[in-house]
Amino acid sequence: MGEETSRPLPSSALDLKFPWNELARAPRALVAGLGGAGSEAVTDLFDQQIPGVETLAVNTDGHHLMSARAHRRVLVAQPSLAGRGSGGNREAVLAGIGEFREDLLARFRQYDLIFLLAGLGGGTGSALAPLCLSLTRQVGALPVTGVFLPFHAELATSARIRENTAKALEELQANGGALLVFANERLRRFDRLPIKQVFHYRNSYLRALVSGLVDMVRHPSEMNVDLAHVRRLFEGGGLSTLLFAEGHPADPDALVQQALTEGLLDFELSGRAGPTILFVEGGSDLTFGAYHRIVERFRSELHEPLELTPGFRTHPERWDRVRLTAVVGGLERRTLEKALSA
Ligand SMILES: Nc1nc2c(ncn2[C@@H]2O[C@H](COP(=O)(O)OP(=O)(O)OP(=O)(O)O)[C@@H](O)[C@H]2O)c(=O)[nH]1
Ligand SMILES: [Mg+2]
Repeated sequence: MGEETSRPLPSSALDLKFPWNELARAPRALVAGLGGAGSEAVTDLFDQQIPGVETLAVNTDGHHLMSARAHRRVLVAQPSLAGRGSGGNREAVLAGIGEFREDLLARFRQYDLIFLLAGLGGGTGSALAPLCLSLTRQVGALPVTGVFLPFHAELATSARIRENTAKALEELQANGGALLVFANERLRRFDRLPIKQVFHYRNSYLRALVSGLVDMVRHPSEMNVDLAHVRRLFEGGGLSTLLFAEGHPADPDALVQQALTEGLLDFELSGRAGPTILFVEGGSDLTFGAYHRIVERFRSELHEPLELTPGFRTHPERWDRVRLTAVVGGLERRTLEKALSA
C-alpha cells in the first residue's frame, strides 16, 4: 500500500502546461475604505490586522488621507477637488474621477475578493461606493460592500445627506451581490461608551465578517465551501448579507440566535432565505452531532433556504468554541424609510 502511494504519478496524469501555480495560490483579498468614514474603518482594520488581507484608503480629502493607515492610499478627483474633499458634493466627485477610474481598475485587478467600505451621506463615500462596485465587477472580483448609514439626526436635518444616501443605496442594490448595511442608529444602544470605542466595536464586528469570509475561501475546507461557491451565490443576482457568530459548540441555539439577531447589520429576509452558504469552524474536538445540530438549527431559523451549502473546517488543536460564518441570499431591498424605522 505504502509503496503504491509513494510512487510518482505517471507524467501523462499531469498536464504540465496547465497553470497549476495559478490554481494553487490562495484567493487575494482587499479591503478598500472610501471617503472619510471608510478610511477610518480601514485604518482600524489595518491596526487590528487581518491575515491575508491588504488594505487601501481612497479619498478626495488629502489631509484626512494622510492620517489614514493602510497598505496603499490614493487621492482621487484631482485636480478638480484640490485635495480638499467634496463637502458633500457627490456629483463633483463623480465628475472629477476621470483618469482615476483606470488607476482603480488596475489596483482592483489584483484581487479576487474586494470589500468596499463607505459612510453614506457625504459626497465621497456615496459616490465612490457604487462606482467602485461596478469597477470590481468589471475586473471579475467578488465584491462585498459595507455601508454605514448616517445617524437619524443627520438624515432628519439635511436634504443633501438624505439624497446622497438614497442615491448610493439605490445604485448599490441595483448591482446585487453582498451588501452589508450598518445603520449607525443601531449603535445608539452604546450611548454610554466613548465615541471612539463605539466605532471600534462596530469595526471589530466588521473585522469578524471580513476574516470569516476570507478564511472560508482562502484555506481548503474539509467540506464543500470555496470561492466558486461564493461566486455562484453572488452571481445568482439578488442581495445577500454576511453573518457571523462565535460560541460554544454545545449550544447551537445561542450560536444561531447570535448570528441572526445580535449583529449590527440592518437586513430583512423576504420570508424564506435564498441560496445560502453556512461555514462552521471548530477544533479537533468538534463532534459530528454538534456540527449537524448547528446546520439544522440554522436551516429552520432561515425557514429552509432555497439552497443551503453547508461546509466545515476543523483545526488540529482543541477549541472550546465554534465559529459560524454565513452568506445568506434572498434579502429585501433596503429603502431609506425602512432603514430609518429599524
Ligand atoms: N467620520 C466617521 N463617520 C462615520 C463613521 N461611521 C459612520 N460615519 C458616517 O459617515 C457619513 C459620511 O461622512 P464622511 O465619510 O466623512 O463623508 P465623505 O465620504 O468623506 O464625503 P465628503 O467629505 O463629503 O466628500 C457621516 O454621515 C457619518 O454619519 C466613522 O467611523 N467615522
Ligand atoms: Mg470627507
